[in-house]
Amino acid sequence: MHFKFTTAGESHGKALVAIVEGVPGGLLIDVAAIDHELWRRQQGYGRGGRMKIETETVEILSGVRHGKALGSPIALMIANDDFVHWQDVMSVEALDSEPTNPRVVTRPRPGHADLPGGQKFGTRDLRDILERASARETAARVACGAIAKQLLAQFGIEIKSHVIQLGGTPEQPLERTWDDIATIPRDSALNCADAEIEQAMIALIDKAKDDGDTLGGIYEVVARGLPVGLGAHTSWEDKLDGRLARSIMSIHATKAVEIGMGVANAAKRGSEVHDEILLSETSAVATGFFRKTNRAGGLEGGITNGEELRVRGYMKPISTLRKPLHSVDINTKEEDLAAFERSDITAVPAAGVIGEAMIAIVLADAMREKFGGDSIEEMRRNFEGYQGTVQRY
Ligand code: EPS
Repeated sequence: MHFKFTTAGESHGKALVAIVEGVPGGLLIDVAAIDHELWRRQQGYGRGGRMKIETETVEILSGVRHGKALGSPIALMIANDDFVHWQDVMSVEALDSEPTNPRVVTRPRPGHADLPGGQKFGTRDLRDILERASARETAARVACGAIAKQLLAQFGIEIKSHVIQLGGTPEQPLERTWDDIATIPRDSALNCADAEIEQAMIALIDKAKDDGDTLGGIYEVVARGLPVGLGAHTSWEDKLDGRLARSIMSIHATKAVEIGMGVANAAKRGSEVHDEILLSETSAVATGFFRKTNRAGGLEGGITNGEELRVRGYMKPISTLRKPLHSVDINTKEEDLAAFERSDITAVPAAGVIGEAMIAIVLADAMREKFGGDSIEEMRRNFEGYQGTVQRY
């Protein structure tokens, strides 16, 4: 049994849609909680005008009855409110005449999918590429991830994210506990656990805006309450670290991924890196085995070890610049400046929310793989039986 999803939809098309499979029958589906995650993805200082246009809400089309999953594929839809302004340009039907403003894109943006996508598909209008390459697609992922989160919550698993560096500030990415992250206000500007540093980040965004430029950063996703034993050391494709890394690297503009203190650990000695194993007699530690440090970020051998899972995504600056970089027109073959499409100055907090969704989906998949079950009750029985065995180990 696998938890999986697929999405469809163009940025200025009619809607984003997704199909989620592997949701156990009987799982309560909270639509308002999905909408809340969609709202979270839209937040963050430095987002562009599009977020003011969209009021993202999900419509569930199938797979749920009377508030509970049926175990069948769940189809969902998020309408693009901006579509009304793009009906001709994004028309599904062939048009009898050219739209008054066809919005053809011929000057590829360095760093975007525009040029390699155009070359690969042979299209002379790069809009054919950029509409799908847009990070708008991540709204559909966040809706799927919200369902994964609801499944994980049944087993006491929670996920949060925070911004630990933006535009190179602070120099050393922030290290914060779960409780620190939990205190970040819902409406915080950048989802950063240090208010002073957040102010410095805001100043950097203002400066980048004035300069017609963009900024990247680092987000960290933390999951807690995980059972020991998700993923496996047995085959490369079963190792959970590889699966998590792939999911994070698939997020638009994310160019590197780190698990635990993976980057810093590479420069240290083994004795400074590995988390020593201790045994507790207190009931506070479910399995008895625990660590005082968690530099491994919750995974050993591609298997969860019961500690907090910590995954960092490194986001490059958004490739649409108000002060564009040099490019070449694909038709005239003349040097020109890249096209400008309305965009964001930065979207690192949103990438964190998307990271949460992707991590939730991979963890939900690993949970379905290990505990199976057609219904949530059956899955819970299998989970509890296994937890009993692990505790007696
Ligand atoms: C986005 C919607 C897009 C962009 C952004 C993310 O909307 P529009 O193109 O209408 O402004 O704001 O996409 C990109 C940064 C990109 O490079 O494609 C969203 O919904 O997150």
